[in-house]
Amino acid sequence: MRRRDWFRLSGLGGVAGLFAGGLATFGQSFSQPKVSPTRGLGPVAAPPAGPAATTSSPHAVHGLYAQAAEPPLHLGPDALAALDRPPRAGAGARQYELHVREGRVEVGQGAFVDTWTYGGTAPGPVIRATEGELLEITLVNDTGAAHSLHFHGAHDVGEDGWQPVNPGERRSYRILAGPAGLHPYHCHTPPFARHFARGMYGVMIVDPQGGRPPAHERVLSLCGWDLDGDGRNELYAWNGIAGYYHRFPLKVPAGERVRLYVTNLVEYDPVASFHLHAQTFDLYRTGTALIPHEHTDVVTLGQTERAIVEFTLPRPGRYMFHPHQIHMAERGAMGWITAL
Ligand SMILES: [Cu+2]
Repeated sequence: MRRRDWFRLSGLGGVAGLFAGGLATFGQSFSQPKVSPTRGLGPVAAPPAGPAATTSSPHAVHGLYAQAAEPPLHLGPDALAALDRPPRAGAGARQYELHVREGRVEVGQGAFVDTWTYGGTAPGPVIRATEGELLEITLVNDTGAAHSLHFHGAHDVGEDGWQPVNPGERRSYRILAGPAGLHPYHCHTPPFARHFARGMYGVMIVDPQGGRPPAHERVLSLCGWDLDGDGRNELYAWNGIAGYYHRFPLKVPAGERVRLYVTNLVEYDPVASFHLHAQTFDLYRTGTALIPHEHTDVVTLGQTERAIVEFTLPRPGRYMFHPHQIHMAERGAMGWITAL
């Protein structure tokens, strides 16, 4: 399916048509699930589930913004807790064994991708350490293809991890965590874009000595999913599941500090962003400085670029967030933060 076909289909019935028709054209590499006309719909046919609906008229709210992707029906409100709630500062493990796995994952309702992952989820596990801690991270390749594990940030060049690890083999890397900040890790094996786009990435939080001030912390890693193998993304997803935070908002207390670790892990699109509605935030680019670079409501992120953003939501309510690349927001990356 070509991009303009998506736009042409994006009318009221078009999204269902896309999922039903689009998936059916994926050929041999994807299954062809039966998608009823009401499945996969966002704007009209599927009002938001209870947890997301805080107004008396969920249908009306739902129709007021573009949101064309729903999460898989079997996922509940805590399904992404292991990815969006980082380990406590100081409580991260120092040794990790990341098994590269392959498998078909439902990344949006009725939308399946043949993934390669670190440990079964895309993104992979959130690694957390304090600056200067020595981490031993072992890659175990359980797939039939070569893969690798490369960390951003500073480390010994001999531990850089770009070299392929063959099927059935393992390799350990000793990473001295640093500098303080937010650093992605990912596969670096050619064809690089394909490995990346199939889910081989994650993030590492490196806390400064002495830590950061107390806050309610969440991780938001933006992913893109190429459903038909044409080198373009059809779905976008915070923490891997399209539409998830539209259905299940992040929840934080009103009046208390919130810290988001935001990373752009989208392949095939040159740029993405994070935009928060109704409140501005302190922006720490890459998280490497302890003084904010800027106070804003949108941060633009190139591929693998990341930022720590901090804010307080002054009163209870639902605060929208999304990339300001609207096609991404409409196709799965629109979300809510509910202040309670
Ligand atoms: Cu790979």
